[in-house]
Amino acid sequence: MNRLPNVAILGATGAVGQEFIRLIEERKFPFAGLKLLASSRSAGKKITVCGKEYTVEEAKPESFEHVDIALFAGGSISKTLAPEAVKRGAVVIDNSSTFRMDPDVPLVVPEINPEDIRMHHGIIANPNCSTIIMLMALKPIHDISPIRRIVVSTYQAVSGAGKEGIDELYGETAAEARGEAYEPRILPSASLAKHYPIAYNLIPQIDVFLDTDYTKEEMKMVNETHKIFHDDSIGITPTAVRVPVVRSHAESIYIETEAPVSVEEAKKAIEAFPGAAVEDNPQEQEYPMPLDTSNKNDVLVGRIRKDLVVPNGLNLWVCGDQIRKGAALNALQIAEYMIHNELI
Ligand code: 3JM
Repeated sequence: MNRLPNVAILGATGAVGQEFIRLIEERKFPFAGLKLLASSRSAGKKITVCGKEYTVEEAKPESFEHVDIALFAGGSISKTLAPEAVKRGAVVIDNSSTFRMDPDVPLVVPEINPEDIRMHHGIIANPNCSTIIMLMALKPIHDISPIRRIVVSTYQAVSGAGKEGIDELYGETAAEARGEAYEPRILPSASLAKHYPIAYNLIPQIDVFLDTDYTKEEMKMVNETHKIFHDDSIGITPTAVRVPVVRSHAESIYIETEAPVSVEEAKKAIEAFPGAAVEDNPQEQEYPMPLDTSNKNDVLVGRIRKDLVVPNGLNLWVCGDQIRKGAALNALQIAEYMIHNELI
């Protein structure tokens, strides 16, 4: 394209949509026109982007006329509106799980498999936040010696459930301090029959359970890792847990590689990998924490150590802002890659 793209953000008033706007400003993302789209509930709201005021419009199929890049923040609306946007000539970068496992849809982390973007047919999927954060730490090690096994537990922030998740944590914490009752209604998932408090608690359920007794969130990590690494033979066993943290997911990851990888080799490779950094100095009590990575672009890796018995086993602790690299930043990087390589 020899002109600047017209961009639309679907879900512009939500947590991921707002992050898209912050990142467009911060990264000076080039655009000619910008449309902010949302449900009818948010239509009419005014939002300033790069010094110019925009009015949020209700998202409809016709909203995507003359749009080149449509950034979809997530949710079930993608299923109906993504094909409508593609029909009108837009490339959709979709943050929901709707299309991720479709063989015609590339699933991309730009630092890992950017070349997959080229096979798109109008929709490019952004992986789940926990998958992105895990693979940003593991790809540099996978490149030294292929990973054969992953055992991962996630510690996922409430903002992964949107603004309502944050409100619920704050509301419960304040109610507890006053000795008042608070009725949880968002976590583990608004659509479910039962809800549990997240303040002073942990909830070992994110998204719905499947027949296997793994949750959908856990299976996203398995299936998406296979697709992004182009290797279905990696054995992955995840446990996804919601924790009373506002922002940034953390993950405890155990891996087994084909050949032993030393801690020094792993650290060097992660440090050299764009978008990842090592923070690992036990003597100085230095390791990544969610407060350090919030509102930051890099995924931080620490507590890197050999397994005590398995020679090719390594343990890692990873933290990353799931709204940035886990969602809006990754999607925007896909758009930047396409512009830079004249794929749009
Ligand atoms: C993260 O459609 C919905 O209700 C949203 C569900 C959701 C997803 C998903 O499955 O698309 C909430 C939070 C994700 C995700 O990234 O997979």
